[in-house]
Amino acid sequence: MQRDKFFKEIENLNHPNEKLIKTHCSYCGMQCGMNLRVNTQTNKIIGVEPRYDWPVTVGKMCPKGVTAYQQTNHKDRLLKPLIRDDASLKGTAEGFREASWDEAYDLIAKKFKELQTEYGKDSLSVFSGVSMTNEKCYLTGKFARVAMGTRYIDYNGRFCMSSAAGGFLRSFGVDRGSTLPWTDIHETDCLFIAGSNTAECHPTSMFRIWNVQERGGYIIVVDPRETPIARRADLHLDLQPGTDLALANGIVNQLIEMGYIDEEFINKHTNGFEETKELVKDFTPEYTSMLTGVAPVKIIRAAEIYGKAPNAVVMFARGVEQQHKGVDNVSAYTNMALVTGKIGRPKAGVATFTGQGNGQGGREHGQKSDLLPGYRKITNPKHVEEVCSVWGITPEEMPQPGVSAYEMIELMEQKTIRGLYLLCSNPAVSAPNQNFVRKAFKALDFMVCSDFYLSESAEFADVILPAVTWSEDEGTVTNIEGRIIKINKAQEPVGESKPDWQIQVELAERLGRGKYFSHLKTARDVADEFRLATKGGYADYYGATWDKIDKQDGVFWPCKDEKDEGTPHMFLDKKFYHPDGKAKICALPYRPPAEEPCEKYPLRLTTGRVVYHYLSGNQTRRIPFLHDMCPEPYVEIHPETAATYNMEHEERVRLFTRRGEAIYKVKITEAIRKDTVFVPYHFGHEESINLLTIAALDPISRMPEFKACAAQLEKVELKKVQ
Ligand SMILES: Nc1nc2c(c(=O)[nH]1)N[C@H]1C(S)=C(S)[C@@H](COP(=O)(O)OP(=O)(O)OC[C@H]3O[C@@H](n4cnc5c(=O)[nH]c(N)nc54)[C@H](O)[C@@H]3O)O[C@H]1N2
Ligand SMILES: Nc1nc2c(c(=O)[nH]1)N[C@H]1C(S)=C(S)[C@@H](COP(=O)(O)OP(=O)(O)OC[C@H]3O[C@@H](n4cnc5c(=O)[nH]c(N)nc54)[C@H](O)[C@@H]3O)O[C@H]1N2
Ligand code: SF4
Ligand SMILES: [Mo]
Repeated sequence: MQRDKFFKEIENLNHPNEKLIKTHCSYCGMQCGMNLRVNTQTNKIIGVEPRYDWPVTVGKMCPKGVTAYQQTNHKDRLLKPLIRDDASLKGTAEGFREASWDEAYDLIAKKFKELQTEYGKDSLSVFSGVSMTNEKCYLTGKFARVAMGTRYIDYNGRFCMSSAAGGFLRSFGVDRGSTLPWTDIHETDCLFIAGSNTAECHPTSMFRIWNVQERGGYIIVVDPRETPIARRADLHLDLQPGTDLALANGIVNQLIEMGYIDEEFINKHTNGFEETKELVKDFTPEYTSMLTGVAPVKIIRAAEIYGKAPNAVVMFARGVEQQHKGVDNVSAYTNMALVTGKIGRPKAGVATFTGQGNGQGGREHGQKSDLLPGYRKITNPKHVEEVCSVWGITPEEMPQPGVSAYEMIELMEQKTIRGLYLLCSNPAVSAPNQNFVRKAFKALDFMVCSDFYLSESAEFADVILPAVTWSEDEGTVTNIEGRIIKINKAQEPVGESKPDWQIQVELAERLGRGKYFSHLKTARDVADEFRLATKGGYADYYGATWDKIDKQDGVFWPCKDEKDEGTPHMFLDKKFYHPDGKAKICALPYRPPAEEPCEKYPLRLTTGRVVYHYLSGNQTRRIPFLHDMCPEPYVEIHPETAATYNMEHEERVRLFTRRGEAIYKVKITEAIRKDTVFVPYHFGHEESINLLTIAALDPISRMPEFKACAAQLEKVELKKVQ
């Protein structure tokens, strides 16, 4: 029997007591294909298996994926709405009682109306996230503007993908995270990977990445830490955190000096080359080395390998983007592809490793303070009119643009924003400068949180609404490649939990805005309206019907109509999305990190992830296997640095910055620079590294600088147990 056919048949095998539901993982942007196993007697999810017939991940899943199904029927699920009775316990998990949906909705509607009557429409805000389907993300944007009537909506992608988005918009005029499908990547000749711990964060990409080397190609990695991928790379550029812009300029300078540029491509399809050439002249290998700490010979070699490769892909992730110049970093690395013309054809291009499951789709359809569905701008009257015609409101009713996620938190602290509807995010762990953030949440007059587990952020809420996990609803998600895929429902919602779209439809009714939402009775109704609302935008999903997604193994946007099969490769016609059809090569002067080390804070602190954790941990800290593999935070220190502080492996030490402090276990490792320490960010309360991080925001993306600030270490005297 043919291999593919064999696996298709296994997938369709339905035993009398078990069925398989074809879907994708709940966690990262890889969106690995999986079948959820469901017991047909109890109608409960009982397990999972990877899908070999899914072309992107071909039967691979990571430790998070194989345990993701354990979330659905977990003992910690919120089964009923909770109302806070005791305001003095705000900021803790205590002081709540169970309530009916009616009581919860009535209370929310009453409080929202009171606040808006007293302080104006914009006294309310929405803070959302992109672990939700496109349909939910879309409806959340509509709910904020049409049901709540506020300008203040933003989302957790401001902590994740907004710098990539800003960089792509500036360089290409369009923000699709990957210009090519993942199925091309292993066939290229050189992968240049900056600020991505791929083996731990996108593990099911690794078979393609190693395959490049196996086929005789090269891997270049840029990271202050020797991550698993850096260890096996052909070249590891171990830069100081926060110095990517200098490194990228240095490499582009060498590409020009050594003659690896594609003059015809530059002349026909780009702007800005001469200006950039002039700017990067200063970034000689020696000067770049002085700024970055990377040896000059490595900078020259990187340019040589990338320049010589017939095809190459430049890839990056949060290491590059979570800086207060993240957008500049993205454009500066993208310059490598533009000056060499290695873009707009198969096996060559630029890609960012999308973070959350729907990190791509979730940023395109109106959760961002200045965007409307289809990547339309809320400041463009024509775009507003197009969306109003779908929503049935007048352009005058459309709120103005709001502000970014962290800036909304600042407005909460100032009491400009009085009420918050938080869904699908846990900013009381994941936002920078936590002492300030927690103060801001406490200052709110009224806060609603929708989640399926009680998160650290829900501890600040007045009402908690029980949402469903990804396995209890259906809809689409856009994966790391820009491929729209289908999430299928495997079981009914547990307890009284409800999908967020249904909560919003019901709440809109209580807010007196039912007529704009009451026609949405199923997830498919929302999907139909969503596709229509994107029609004509550049992130056009209109042609991506659920049937087509199923038939084609996903649909790459843009996909304009029934006949359109979608767009796996961007820019094949060398047409970029700026009005003149050209891409922009950007001349970007270097800026150091917002906070440089000094005598009092001599170390560079950077933060990130490990393979067993997912983001703020509200989901993965509850999965026994994942928790046991890495149960507490630690600080990675180079042996020589540990020696100067007289610190031992596993000793508990105090790490502090200008903003806060925490106690961590020491992990001595040679896989980090001597001037840098690293802490994973997945833990809450007093263990959260975000008590220490800096809220220096990128001027364009408003992304905080999670990847670089100045810190100091101190031994702690622990009382001896007698
Ligand atoms: N296991 C796991 N996987 C995940 C997630 C998770 O929480 N856990 N989250 C998902 C999400 S939402 C995201 S956004 C992605 C994140 O995926 P990644 O961006 O790969 O993850 P990070 O650990 O944040 O950072 C990546 C690397 O950047 C390096 N770095 C730090 N500072 C700098 C710098 O200044 N320059 C450069 N070049 N590198 C630097 C760090 O040492 C780290 O190895 O992962 C997704 N996948
Ligand atoms: N120091 C430091 N901080 C960081 C980072 C870093 O590298 N370093 N990375 C940043 C990045 S890249 C990201 S993406 C952010 C992420 O930070 P968060 O936005 O806090 O992301 P999650 O931890 O995924 O939180 C999602 C919450 O929503 C719930 N949830 C999941 N799906 C749904 C749903 O469909 N509906 C509802 N209502 N709830 C749902 C989950 O249970 C969880 O509580 O953190 C950022 N913070
Ligand atoms: S790589 Fe990402 S999508 Fe795949 S199983 Fe792991 S967490 Fe899930
Ligand atoms: Mo992220």
